[in-house]
Order: sequence, then structure tokens, then C-alpha cells
Amino acid sequence: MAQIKTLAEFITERQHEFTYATGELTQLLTSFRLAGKMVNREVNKAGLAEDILGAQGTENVQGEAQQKLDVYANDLFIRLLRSQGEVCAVASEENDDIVHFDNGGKYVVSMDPLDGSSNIDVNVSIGTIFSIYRRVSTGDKATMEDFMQPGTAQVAAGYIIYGSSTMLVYTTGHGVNGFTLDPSIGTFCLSHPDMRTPEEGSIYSVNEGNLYDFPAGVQRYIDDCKKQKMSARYIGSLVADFHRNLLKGGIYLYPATAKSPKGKLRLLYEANPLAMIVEQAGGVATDGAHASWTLSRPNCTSAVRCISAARGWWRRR
Ligand code: AHM
Ligand code: MG
Repeated sequence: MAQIKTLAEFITERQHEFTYATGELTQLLTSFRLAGKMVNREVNKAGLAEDILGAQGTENVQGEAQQKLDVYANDLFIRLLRSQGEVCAVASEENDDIVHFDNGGKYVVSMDPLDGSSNIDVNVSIGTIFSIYRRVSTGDKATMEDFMQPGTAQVAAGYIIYGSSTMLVYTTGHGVNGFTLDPSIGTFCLSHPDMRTPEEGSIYSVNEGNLYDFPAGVQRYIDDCKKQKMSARYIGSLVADFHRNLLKGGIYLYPATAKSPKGKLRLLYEANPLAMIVEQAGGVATDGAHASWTLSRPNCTSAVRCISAARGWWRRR
């Protein structure tokens, strides 16, 4: 019988890879592990529990309608991060401003607590994305400087996908590992060790409804995908589209459109963490100008226009 390794055991075993104090990583990831399980529980009963399904009646900082589960997940992650003490501040898609904890923690977290939330009501996979930085400012409170660090400064990044099964995938810059939640024991177990994205992929994922808005070069590229008989797959949940392409090989794009001239994906809590993960799995991420998660160099502050999860696309350019 194959040996089962839990996420907690794995983190302990590999914590020497973490540049800073070893126990800190364990604490940092524990919040996501616990919150992931609790959000998973709510997602699974969303169709049954009226108080958790549907719109909250408020908008987030991007002007998007917040779902009740968005708000639930956001509050939960913040509560758990606050209680474990390593994180002093959080920047979330669901909050207008930085949330400060006033606890002297050495890390800051950027997160999208529930990505793809427009898919909740229709029972389609959604996710959580997180990115962890070491705090660099020295005053009483964390500042924008701590969150606007380049993607290369991330000390860890990960996502949780709430799909046909629930998985937590993370990297600390030493490869990518995936853990599947066994609901019968409520434990994440190592299921995808040392994840590598295939060298070549046959999937392209893009919202083709926006095709005529895309730059001419991107339109030609999509045309080329069709000529090569690549498969079009698009869920509209970034984590789910990304996760599939990471495993199967392919490309995910969110190019500039008239509505989102800098691209829709947010650099801080969507593009940077997923770029770190795909690069750690042997793939490539780009904003169309920079060929790696260094796309978030300090002089590149605009939102990311597209992410490539496949080397094939990069080579064909
Ligand atoms: P959200 O973070 O508000 O849920 O929105 C982000 C989502 C991504 O998950 C997804 O890739 C993208 O928006 C889909 O956008 P579109 O509907 O324009 O294709
Ligand atoms: Mg999102």
C-alpha cells in the first residue's frame, strides 16, 4: 500500500527549504490549510444553504458584485491569518484597503479569497489564490511598499481549487506540490508530488467573446491555435483553467480588451502567484513583454495581460 503523506507532515519535512525561520512557514501555511477546509465545507453546501448562496448586495474595490461566499471566505482567511501571528497585514481582492493586524508579524499576504465567484451559483469550480512576501518596511504598520514588491520577492505562493475534489497547490521556490483533501478524514494528502507542466500542450484558454478587442498579434495567435487544431477550454474561473492547463499542458491568456486595457487579471493576487507556480513547474508566464514571473519587476506595475502556462507558445512566438 502506498505511503500517505499529509500536508502538515510534508511542510514539516520540507521546511528547511524555507529561507527564513522554519516554524514560520508552517504557521503561514496552516492558516490556508484550515481556511481551505472550511471554505470547502461551505462551497459544498452552497446549493442547500440559503444564507451562503447568491449576491451579498455590495461591490468590491473593482466594482464587482460580491457574493456571500466571497465575503465569508475573505473574513475567514483574514481571521485565521490574524490569529496565527506571522502575518502583519493582508491585501485582498475583497477589501478596499490593507487590513492591518498590529501584531509585529514579519510577512504580508496578498489574496483572492474566492476567485471565479460568478461560478458559485452554477456549481462550477472556483478557487483561492495567495501570495506571501516578507515585510520590507520598518514602521509601525505595513505599507504599500510591502505589497508592491516584485513577484520575484514572493517567499511562497499557492492556490486552493474547490472542484470535483479540493486541492491545495503551493510552492516556496523549490518546485510545486499538490495535496488533495480526503473528505472522509478532513486532511490534505500529497497527491501530486513535484508537479511539472508538460513541455507541449494542446489546450488554449481565453475568453474568445472578446476576440475582436484583442491586439492583432493575439488574434493571429488564436487563429494559429485553431489551425493547429488545439482544443479550446475556458471555464471562466482562473484557478480552474490554470490548474487544468498546468496538468495537461496548454496556454491561458487574458489579453488587453477595450474594457480592461491593462488586462483583467490582477498582478498582486492573481498573476504574480500563478506566475511563480507555473515557472516552478517548468512553464512560462508573461505580460506580453517579459518572459517570466519577473514580469512584475518594480518598473512593470501594470496589470498582467496574459499568462502562458506552456512553453510551446513561447517558442512559437
Ligand atoms: P473574480 O476574481 O472577481 O472572481 O474574477 C476573476 C475571474 C477569473 O477567475 C477568470 O479567469 C476571469 O475573471 C474571467 O473573466 P471573463 O468572464 O471576462 O472571461
Ligand atoms: Mg479573482
